[in-house]
Amino acid sequence: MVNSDLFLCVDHVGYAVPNLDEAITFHCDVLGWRVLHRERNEEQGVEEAMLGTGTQGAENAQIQLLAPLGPDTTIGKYLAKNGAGIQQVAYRVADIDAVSEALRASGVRLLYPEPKIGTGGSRIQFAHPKDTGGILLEIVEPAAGH
Ligand code: V0V
Repeated sequence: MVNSDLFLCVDHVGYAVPNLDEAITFHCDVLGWRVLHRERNEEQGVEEAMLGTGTQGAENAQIQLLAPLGPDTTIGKYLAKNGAGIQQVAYRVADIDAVSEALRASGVRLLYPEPKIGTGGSRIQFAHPKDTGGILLEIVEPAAGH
């Protein structure tokens, strides 16, 4: 079992979207949210934006909009198969190496041998949906000061 102190909060929920600007417009112009961060992650094949409410605090889960850089990317294939919608849920952790080790020891398959770089310089890892009850579960350790 993972030491429960290592899980901090729900960091974000990720939506697969075909068009990032249209998805941003809905959240900002209709819901009144704001873009907290935007970047392109070539390795993950996404253009992404992190959104928060007007009163967003550090422990409020953010919404991550994930648009594919092409049809052969993870999000491109997800959209072709499932259409737009929730693609992942991310839990923020204090120590991604310790959590990864504990998950592996519990028999949970992680997708990468080592964490990859995610939004804002964070370190990210994913647990396979077949080992989590059907959810693509990301664990994320934010970069210091982000
Ligand atoms: C696939 N499955 C899912 C799923 N994707 N179940 C729940 N949620 C998802 N997102 C199920 C699918 O229904 C199948 O079940 C089975 O897994 C195999 O699916 P597949 O369509 O053949 O897909 P695969 O195996 O080619 O790819 C699935 C995995 C892929 C999870 C391996 O999506 C992956 O590598 N994800 C991790 C990277 C990622 O998501 N990057 C984009 C976000 P049945 O039909 O066999 O029962 S980047 C990001 O989050 C960043 C940068 C950040 O947070 O900072």
